[in-house]
Amino acid sequence: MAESFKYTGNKGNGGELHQLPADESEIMTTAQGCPISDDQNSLKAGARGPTLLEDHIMREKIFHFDHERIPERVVHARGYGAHGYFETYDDFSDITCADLFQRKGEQTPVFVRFSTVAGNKGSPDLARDVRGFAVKFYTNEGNWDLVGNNIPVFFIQDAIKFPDLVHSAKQEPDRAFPQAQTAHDNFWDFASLSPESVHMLMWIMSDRAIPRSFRFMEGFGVHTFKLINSKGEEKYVKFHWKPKCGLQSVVWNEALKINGADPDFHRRDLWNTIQAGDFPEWELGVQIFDQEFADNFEFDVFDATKIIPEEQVPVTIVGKMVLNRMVDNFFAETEQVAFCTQNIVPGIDFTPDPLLQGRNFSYLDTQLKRLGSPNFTQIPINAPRCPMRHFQQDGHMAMQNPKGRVNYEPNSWSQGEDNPRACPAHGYKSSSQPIEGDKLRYRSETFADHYSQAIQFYKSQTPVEQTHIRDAFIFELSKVETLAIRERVVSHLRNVDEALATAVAEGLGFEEMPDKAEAAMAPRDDLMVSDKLSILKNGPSTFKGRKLGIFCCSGVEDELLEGLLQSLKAEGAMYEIVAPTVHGIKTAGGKHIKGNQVIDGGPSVLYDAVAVLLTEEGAKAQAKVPEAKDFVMDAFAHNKFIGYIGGTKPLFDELNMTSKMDGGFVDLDSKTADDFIATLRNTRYWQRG
Ligand code: HDD
Repeated sequence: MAESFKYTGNKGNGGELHQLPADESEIMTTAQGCPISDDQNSLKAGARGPTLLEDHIMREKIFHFDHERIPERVVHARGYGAHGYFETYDDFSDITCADLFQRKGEQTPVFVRFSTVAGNKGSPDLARDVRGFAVKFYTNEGNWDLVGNNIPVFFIQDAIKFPDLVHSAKQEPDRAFPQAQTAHDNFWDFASLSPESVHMLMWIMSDRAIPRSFRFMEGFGVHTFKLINSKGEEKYVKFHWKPKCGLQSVVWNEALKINGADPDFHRRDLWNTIQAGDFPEWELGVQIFDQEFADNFEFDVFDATKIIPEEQVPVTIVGKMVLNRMVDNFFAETEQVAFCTQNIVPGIDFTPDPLLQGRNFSYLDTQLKRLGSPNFTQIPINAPRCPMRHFQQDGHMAMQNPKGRVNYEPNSWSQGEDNPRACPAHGYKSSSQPIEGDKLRYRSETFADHYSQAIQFYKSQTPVEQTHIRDAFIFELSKVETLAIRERVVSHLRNVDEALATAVAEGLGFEEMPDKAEAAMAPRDDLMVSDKLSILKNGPSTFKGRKLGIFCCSGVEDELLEGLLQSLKAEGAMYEIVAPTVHGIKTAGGKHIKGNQVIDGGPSVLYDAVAVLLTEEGAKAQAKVPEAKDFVMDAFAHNKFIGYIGGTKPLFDELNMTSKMDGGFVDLDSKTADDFIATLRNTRYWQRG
């Protein structure tokens, strides 16, 4: 009876989209290779009877499913990766013998993973947070992992504080919220009790913590490292990634709304641009300095809460990174990639920075927990692309098992592929810097200045950016329930900028100002303004790679729409058609234009700028649609440029927008599409206030 039974449980007619296998090679099998005839119905005792334990196909399928998850990263759980290459611009053998910097034009494969820090794997992309910027270079002499962030400083100076920092920033342990945000008591309690974090707090309250996309953010190696050349000469170095797109962030109210409209906003952006062939690029820059500079610099170069301003030590560009391929499988590559700060190559070395030293323990350790075996180095995404020869053996899931008899050193067997030997002339050599001292738990006095660079950062921002920082402090601290914690934060801000502290105190409704926090070392406010610290001073100069939201309806003039699309194409920009239905619209000339979004799925927060191309009839209809009104109101509130035509008037009138029109509005009845694009090359219309 069972054999003549035809009903499979799947509904509908699969048609072309669900075909049976054409030949042997397409037949589904079990993990053991046994061909499967039906994977939708379990083996039962009778058509309506219980499932049999004997069903090896069902048991295998469910067994494997039950074990699909591995622990998410304890921090940086939410991330997105891509493949690409790094191309060195020149022969830099005078400063380092690192193989990837020896030959002009040489390309080294890379894998990059961008991430947020605090949220869990499923958290939204636009959380106010630091972004991880981790790069694995597959060099000819092993993997070099530059595990950085999009902010050049860190919260703490010593790795022993890292578990406390992370515990305080993540969800509170009893209630398990808030998710992916620092706007809660525990974080601000810890931060305000750790004055070393004040400089970093200024950065995360700035728009650096809400980037427009990964493509528009810088990356930093944060720590001071060493470069060593073949003569054994050493220099200090700080690494910088500079996006070719320029710097751009969103505004906070926009970030909150993007998180609702598209929690995958940053992932989708990277996916879409790489799939479209518009490959994002960053240049790698180095700040190189010697011991003498380090000895005379105002701060300790081993203190990860400090930068070296680019005006003091210029950034030399040494190469570029191009991301040109998405992963084939997210789990295999992005999830299993194991970055380790201790993965360095000959020619690069660590410094005694106590944060870096602790990281060098933590990353290897965490990969064992996450990936389950010391053989995680054999997973393709982690395996070096150069030969790997050693006597490590066995362990869970060992895939690369040595041949032959030799598995120890020293041994008497003749040398060869199966019997590698360490080589004093060519192997990795650590810097020979002499070190001495007493064994003690101590924070160097040279790490004691917690405010000076916070002052420098704040005064290097434009007034618009300073306002955003003020508003971010008020937002975050308004979510802190304990008054004493709010006060403690403001007491630190008084050491940074009195006007900022007062504005934040007012925003929080303080009746009186708290005393200034006692400083371990008197702050100095004579540090130069550093323009490189501002996003707005380093913004994009084109609309290339940015996106216009075109809100239109049927009846739109062909010439207008086509002209706009052509100009966008010429600029290398992206666009989406936001239409009343996703099927799209019909132009006045009867041409069908596909929609990308409907108005409630495509709010203006998803775009860098908008064009509202409604006919009068369309605008009258849209004036009754709340999402259409939000589209315009939000674009206005977020200082976006708004292109429009006369037909849009009924919608604008409904919003009292006509009286508010400013230089950020572009009349597309009188201005050409090229004029509009020229305006869009400015990031936003900040004058709107
Ligand atoms: Fe970390 C992940 C960056 C301090 C311990 N960290 C991680 C990632 C980035 C950073 C980008 C994600 C890598 C990926 O995409 O897989 N971390 C930083 C930077 C720091 C920093 C720039 C300061 C300059 N981290 C830091 C300290 C410790 C850790 C002080 C521990 C003492 N970090 C870890 C970790 C993680 C990690 C627990 C979690 C998942 C992983 O390593 O692979 O080991």
